[in-house]
Amino acid sequence: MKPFVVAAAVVLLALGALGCSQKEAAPQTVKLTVSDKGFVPAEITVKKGVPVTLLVTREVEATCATELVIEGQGIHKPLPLGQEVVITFTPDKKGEIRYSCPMDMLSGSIRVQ
Ligand SMILES: [Cu+2]
Repeated sequence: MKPFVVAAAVVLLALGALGCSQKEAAPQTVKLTVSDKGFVPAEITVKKGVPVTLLVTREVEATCATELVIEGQGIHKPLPLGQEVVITFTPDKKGEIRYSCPMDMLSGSIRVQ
């Protein structure tokens, strides 16, 4: 490799590292369970513009929350018993995002700040 190319690569790498630290792109990971009380915790808080990973485990056989629906995010995921399901999305505005079972009997909220 020519020295100029190496120097350019180093500069690009440095810029990339700077960009990352400024954005503070620490992923937000939240564990949710479906218990006999419904979704636990029923309310979570996340940051706007940062990818959110929900790790959802259904722990009870008898519940209507066998799927999870997140309003406005196009998310509708089956929750097999005892399996951790990974759901990711990036909230793009502040406010409240509701999530629920498909029949909207059990629900929770995601507060975006
Ligand atoms: Cu339901």
